[in-house]
Amino acid sequence: MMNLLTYFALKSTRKALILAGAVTPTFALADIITINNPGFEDPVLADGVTSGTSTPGWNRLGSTTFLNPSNVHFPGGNATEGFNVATMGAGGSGSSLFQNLPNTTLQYGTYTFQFDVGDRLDEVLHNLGFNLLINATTIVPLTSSNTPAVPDGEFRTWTFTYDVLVPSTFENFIGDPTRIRFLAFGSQGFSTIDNVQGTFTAIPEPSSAALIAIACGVVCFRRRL
Ligand SMILES: [Ca+2]
Ligand SMILES: [Ca+2]
Repeated sequence: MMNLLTYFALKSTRKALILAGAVTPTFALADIITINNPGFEDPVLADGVTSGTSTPGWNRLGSTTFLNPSNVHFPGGNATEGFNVATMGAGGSGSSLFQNLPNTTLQYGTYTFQFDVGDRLDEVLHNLGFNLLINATTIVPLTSSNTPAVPDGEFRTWTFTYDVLVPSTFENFIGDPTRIRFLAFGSQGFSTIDNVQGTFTAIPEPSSAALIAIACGVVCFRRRL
């Protein structure tokens, strides 16, 4: 973890280099990952109605539909974003829902995805898996996740992070298409999903990496004094 001395050394060195015009004034920022129909609002549905087979932007396997929940499903019939959610039944064999990300090829950096998971009032919650895939088949190893328990009738935000940093693991996949996928597990129950979001942070640009190296050099030099 960065200590205070390193932090202030970075800050002052960066400011000096910015004033000198040597670096741009920003570190790498997270880019929004484009996800089609991320809150399942297309098609428009009446309260309590499911979409049947129309799920624009997404591919479904098994008993996955879009639903405008009524108060049978969630208190007030509410989604967390807009009006609709995706709802996945386990049904003994599981269901899946996936999207080939339209503008995202694999690059070195960190991918973070988050979405809201709901436990319907009228169904038990079954296990839900989430993957980032390359070329529709290769699963990117999960770096970390935050998947809080979901109380009955409520939603909680789940977060999954993937680091694509090690060339020996990823060099053959850079530039290849990516996919996100939800998987349902278990013999009964439903998982409900809404508000799917993703961000990507590239590994530091050369100017930033050089800046960090310079700042670390300053700290090391000061420590030797
Ligand atoms: Ca929604
Ligand atoms: Ca509703």
